[in-house]
Amino acid sequence: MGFGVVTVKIYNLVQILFMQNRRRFLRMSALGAAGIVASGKINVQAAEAPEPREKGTVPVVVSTWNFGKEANAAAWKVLAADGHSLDAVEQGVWVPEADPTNQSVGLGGRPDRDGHVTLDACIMDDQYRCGSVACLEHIVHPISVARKVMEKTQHVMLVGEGALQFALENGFKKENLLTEKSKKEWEDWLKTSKYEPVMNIENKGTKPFPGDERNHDTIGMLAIDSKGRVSGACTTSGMAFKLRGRVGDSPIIGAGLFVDNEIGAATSTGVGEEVIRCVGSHLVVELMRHGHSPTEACKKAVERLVKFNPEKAKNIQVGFLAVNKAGVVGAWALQKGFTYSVRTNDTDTVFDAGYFYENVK
Ligand code: SD4
Repeated sequence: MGFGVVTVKIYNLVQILFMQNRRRFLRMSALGAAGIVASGKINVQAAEAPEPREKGTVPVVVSTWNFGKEANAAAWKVLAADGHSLDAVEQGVWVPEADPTNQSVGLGGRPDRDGHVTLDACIMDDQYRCGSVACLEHIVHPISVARKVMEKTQHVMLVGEGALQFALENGFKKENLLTEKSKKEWEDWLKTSKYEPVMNIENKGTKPFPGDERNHDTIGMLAIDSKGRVSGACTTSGMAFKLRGRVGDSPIIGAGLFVDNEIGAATSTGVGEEVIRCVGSHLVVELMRHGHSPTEACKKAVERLVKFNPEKAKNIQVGFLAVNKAGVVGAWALQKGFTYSVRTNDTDTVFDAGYFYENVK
């Protein structure tokens, strides 16, 4: 046996030992974290931690915000029939994308400052395959265009005109996405605006605050199917009245969404610029990889935003939602009001996420 072969064998042995120990460590950490949450030592402001969020169960689908409940129902049909989590998340987010009364996703989304509805979406499966579209106009289901990018091209991301061209070439229909209601809101905004993009415009003036029942926001959805395959989807019309061409976190793999089939998945909502800055969803998944529970991982990611810029963090909303491989779900946000919807065999519930501030009204 040559020296090279021996070296490779030793390397392989070390890798196996490392993986075994790591799994043991992760199991212990998950148990430890669940115990800490249950004992109330951390998570003081968080919602209750009822079963099965801390216990974990598979299959499971989770979505950002309370309107995720309806989307979860569509995803659950796929999961309950032992379907693939990728189909579940795609079909789940079709619901808000096609809903004209939801003004932050797909059809009926609030336009940019020039009156164009531009959509961002991405999707990722259990094989590290992913697809994304950004600043896409006229297509009701950007998530399905993102899936086509993943399945039919060598690329991960298409934007603007090119994304629209690709969608039309693949049979998607060109439609007007600007509803009368969103147009009216935009026209009202124009009266007072100086064409300056205002961060978190949904929170200002008479506009409802994200998380408020009147407000519907970006949907990020994560699912694990009966075979243990993890997938995720994220889709949005982005921040209302944004600069033309602005892209948020939602279509950016690692920012708005990240899936690692060995660990779990995470997604985000809120001011995308801040999520991009900390590569939020990837950060949450990596924190879970290092043994943190989903709740702790989301909290730590939010803490990083507070640390970067506490003054800004006080006045904006960012929320993270995560699920680990065992189906344990957790979430945390900068501001009070971030809710998330969980569907499993024995629950169909909207939960309040933990938070740091109550400043934004
Ligand atoms: C974005 N994260 O475009 C999205 C929008 C959002 O509350 O979630 N708004 O930045």
